[in-house]
Amino acid sequence: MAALALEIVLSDTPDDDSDIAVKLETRPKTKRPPLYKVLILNDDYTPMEFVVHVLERFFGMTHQQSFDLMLTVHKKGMAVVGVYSHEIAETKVTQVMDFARQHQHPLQCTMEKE
Ligand code: TYC
Repeated sequence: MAALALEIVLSDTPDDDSDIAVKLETRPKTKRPPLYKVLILNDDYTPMEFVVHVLERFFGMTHQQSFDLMLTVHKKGMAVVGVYSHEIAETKVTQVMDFARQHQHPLQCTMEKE
């Protein structure tokens, strides 16, 4: 919602007709859109190479970055892959989940508000 500022200006000269001026100012309150973390979860069955490929393909990581992040997920259980607007995060999750399903791997990818 836009914030409304009201300022009353009193003229200091006695004979001035325009004793009172009312200044209305609307200040459009700009809100940054919320960001969403895309998370990838570990499981016991998805091959490591498949996860590396997913990270390269959908998250634009180099092979080395993908391999390192895959190992982090393997050891720690999950990791943030990236932070995006709601629409982009949703697209990434759908792309990963569809791709995993197509290859019959149980890999899970989710998003949560930052
Ligand atoms: N834990 C899997 C394995 O040992 C590898 C793996 C890593 C799976 C990361 C999912 O998000 C994942 N084959």
